[in-house]
Amino acid sequence: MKTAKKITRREFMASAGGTVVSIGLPGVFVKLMDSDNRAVAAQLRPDGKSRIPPGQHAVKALPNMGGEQGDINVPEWQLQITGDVEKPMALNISDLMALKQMDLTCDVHCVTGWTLLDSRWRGISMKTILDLVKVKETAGFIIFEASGDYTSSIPLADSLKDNVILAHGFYDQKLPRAHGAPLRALVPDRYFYKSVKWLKGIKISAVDEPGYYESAGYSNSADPWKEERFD
Ligand SMILES: Nc1nc2c(c(=O)[nH]1)N[C@H]1C(S)=C(S)[C@@H](COP(=O)(O)O)O[C@H]1N2
Ligand SMILES: [Mo]
Repeated sequence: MKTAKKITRREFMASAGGTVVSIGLPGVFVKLMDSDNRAVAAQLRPDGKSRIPPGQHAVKALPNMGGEQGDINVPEWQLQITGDVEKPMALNISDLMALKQMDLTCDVHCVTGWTLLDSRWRGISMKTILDLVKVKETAGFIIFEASGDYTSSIPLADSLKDNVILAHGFYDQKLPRAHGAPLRALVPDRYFYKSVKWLKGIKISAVDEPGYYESAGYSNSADPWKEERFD
């Protein structure tokens, strides 16, 4: 397992929560008016959960939360899919584009407190990928591995939900590098640290491997509606 740099909550909140990034969209961290936030918070999702999870506020654009992009060179880049699968694979961008594509509109929730409503993405369903590599019976967890030492994991059962995708498109454009190009995981119903940017590998494993933030004290289950921020 990779070692994660231990950070305190205060350091993480300071580095992530207060970031104001480039002018121009997307990237500007602008809060909605408090009155708008209250109106949206009163709405319910089709699954009955509150539209804005407890302790969150909606913002108008996706903040750039930074992170280490590593040495990704897109023409040479491949997504390595390994572990408990019948057919391990390395897929390049054209291989991924040849798979079934889907558009997804979803809300995303950062543990530092912001929520972006109705964000628009394009990519490949995680289920499409898992069907392709043929997951073994022994598999229980999906470990997303980024460039650098960033990892995060989710249970296999969670990864089969319709809204879990690998995204390469963002608002009808190519996903910007700052937001994880060429490919990022999107797990909208968990705090956003599970949505690994600059994806390089997906390891399917019988056992869980707590990721970068999870090893530093953030919740592994990370359910925004239960406010599972820290363990
Ligand atoms: N590889 C990698 N993925 C990452 C991170 C990171 O630092 N490195 N940060 C996570 C966190 S805490 C958040 S809130 C989102 C931020 O994504 P954004 O910068 O596109 O808003 O990416 C997540 N995925
Ligand atoms: Mo985050």
